[in-house]
Amino acid sequence: MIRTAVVLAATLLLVPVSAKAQAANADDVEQIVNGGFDNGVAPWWASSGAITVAGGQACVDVPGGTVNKWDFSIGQNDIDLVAGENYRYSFTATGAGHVVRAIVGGSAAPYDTYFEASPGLTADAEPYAYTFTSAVTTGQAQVAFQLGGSPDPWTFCVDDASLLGGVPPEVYVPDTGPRVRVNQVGYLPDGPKKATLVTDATTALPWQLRNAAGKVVKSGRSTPRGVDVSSGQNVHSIDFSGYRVRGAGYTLVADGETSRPFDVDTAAYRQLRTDALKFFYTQRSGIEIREDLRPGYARPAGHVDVAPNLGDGAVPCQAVPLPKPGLSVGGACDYTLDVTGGWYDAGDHGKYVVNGGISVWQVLSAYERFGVKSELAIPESGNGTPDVLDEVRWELDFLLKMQVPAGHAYAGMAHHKIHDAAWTGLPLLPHLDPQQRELHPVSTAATLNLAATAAQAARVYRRFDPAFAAKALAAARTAFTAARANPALYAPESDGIGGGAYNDSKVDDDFYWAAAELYLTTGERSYQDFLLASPQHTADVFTGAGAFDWASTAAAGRLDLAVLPSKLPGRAQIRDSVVRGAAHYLAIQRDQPYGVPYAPANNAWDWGSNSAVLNNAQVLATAYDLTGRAAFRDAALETMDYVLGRNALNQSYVTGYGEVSSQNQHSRWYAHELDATLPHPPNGSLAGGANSSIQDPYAQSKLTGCVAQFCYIDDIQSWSTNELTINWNSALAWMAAFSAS
Ligand code: 9MR
Repeated sequence: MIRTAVVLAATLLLVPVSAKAQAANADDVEQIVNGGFDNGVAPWWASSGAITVAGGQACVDVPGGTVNKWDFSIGQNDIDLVAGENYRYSFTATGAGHVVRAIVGGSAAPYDTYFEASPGLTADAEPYAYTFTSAVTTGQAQVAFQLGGSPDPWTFCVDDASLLGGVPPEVYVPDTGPRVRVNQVGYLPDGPKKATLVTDATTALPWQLRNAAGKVVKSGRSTPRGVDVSSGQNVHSIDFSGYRVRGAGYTLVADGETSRPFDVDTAAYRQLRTDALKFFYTQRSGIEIREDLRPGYARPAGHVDVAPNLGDGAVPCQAVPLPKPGLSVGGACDYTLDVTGGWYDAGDHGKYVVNGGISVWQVLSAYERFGVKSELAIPESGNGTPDVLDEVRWELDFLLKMQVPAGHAYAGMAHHKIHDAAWTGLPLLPHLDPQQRELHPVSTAATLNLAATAAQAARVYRRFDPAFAAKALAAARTAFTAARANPALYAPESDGIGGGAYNDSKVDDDFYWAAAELYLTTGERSYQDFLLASPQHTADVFTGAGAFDWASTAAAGRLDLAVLPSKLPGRAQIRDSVVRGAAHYLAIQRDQPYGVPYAPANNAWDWGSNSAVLNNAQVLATAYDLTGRAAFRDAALETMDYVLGRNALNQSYVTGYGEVSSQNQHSRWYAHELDATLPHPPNGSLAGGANSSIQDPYAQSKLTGCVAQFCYIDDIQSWSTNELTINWNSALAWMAAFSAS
């Protein structure tokens, strides 16, 4: 859909003349030399082989059998860019069925990308055009067409390549459909039912609820709410909670607009609970994904030491010491580890202990809270252990493998992460990743994540696999002791090449969480003493815009201490603290016309905001458990409305749920947008969501100046707004389980 739009826009915008002739107005300045190939080939270059000019266009023979897009390119260097200036990057290209990665970026290491687009080419010469704002000033940029990654050789032709500076910015306007915003999946029959109307009107307007036959079944008047900060829109809210009749195909009509259809029912939430949990099987590393279990998603096992993978069977430590000694333990170790298995973190092939930790905790917490028995169609199904526990076990076994074995330096500590030595391109199936895999230094945060989740596992798995429970508890104890002996080994922000940094230099929260889990599992005095002495124990841990995430884990400990049975002194105060935290998020939600319990400082929505929203809902739901107060239950349920369509973009962030939903999340293997033979993400995959900082060039090219909720785009290139990640789906799974229950 997006590609069609681009081609269309290009057709309207472009007059196909040679680049040098394109000075449309006095300010426009062409940056590419010889873009029309009227003067031979110079100064264009190709990775190898000759560029031939025939019929006024340039062609190259692209070799087959390369892995990354950048393994074969043609381009031109010494391009000038000025920060803040708008450029139109356009060209005509041919290459039936192939996707070209057209970039403007740095021409030397670290080869930053300033803009990229990935159009699918056809057998005919077609024009493509994109407008972006440069974030940098440089005289050393390049334009390049990256053409690698095809198993077979092919021919690429290009003409009329132009990079025109000084053009007016292109204003991207998302298609947000009808102005009545609802939960497109559905409302629970006995749950809250709220909607948001975008309108210029400042006084109450009539609304009507219609059933599938178009009959008005309820009506009322809207409540004007003024300008909503999170969207910049003037809005009203609508409340039809009093309507409880089950059915499908309802619509809400107001101000001459008809909402997208929705159900009043519970069934979709049961399905969502299952799908959100099924997500994890297709993220598995080290095992083939079976077609019979996931039709359309089969793939060979990734990183099992079968070429071109270098495998995760014997992974060495990072060869190069980290640039900032003192921050962490740099450099090589004297062993390799078998770290096969686990879940791939996100759209990359990295596996990170801190993010694995919070994800495991949240899914196991859903099991401890709801006893989730969903059938997940995984290889272990039917073995007598609940599927959800078998799924989490896949990650737990990996986490345990990340612990430094006895007899080595830092024994008992956990390596922070394992991933590729360099970033790979998209698409790239896990089994085709040729990069060297590396263990990154141990860290206190990772070690405490291991201690917390292994202690929790010891409790949860005891009934089903006592030997595993005992092994996990021993690992948790060892990890906790090792972390106390090495309390300040921090993963640095600079360690972000080939994988995410997951830098974390605040670990008192992780100490608290780990001690809480160890105490809840063992009841032992030493952990109790540690807990009670922790400054986190009496701190208000629910002050963050999001209550918890991979970096801030104190709330995980607090919620478990509040909910799970123990003899800990002062449990009433612990419970009170959770209820006060929930009251804080409830007050925020009541203030938000879109019903979202999230209002970060300066309206700066964070990376993965959807998970922050859902994690806050988990606090609300837990307060409902503790108090039985309907206001908390309703607030938690209402949060789902935002994620499923009641938002400024009028779309659901969960693939396959709602009439319009995210489907192009950033992923190397669900890369349908780049390669039509690959699937979209499976139903039940949550996109990260609005991110005010829009760190990726694609989002920057479309969304610069966006207001919070609008800082999102469903494009595979937008890794900062549209990735999928295990810790985001764990939040979705928890809240889907709550809604279904
Ligand atoms: O979710 C992470 C977010 O909180 C951080 O701000 C961001 C930058 O460090 O990284 C996010 O995590 C990504 C990780 O680094 C690599 N795998 C994909 C993750 C989701 O985008």
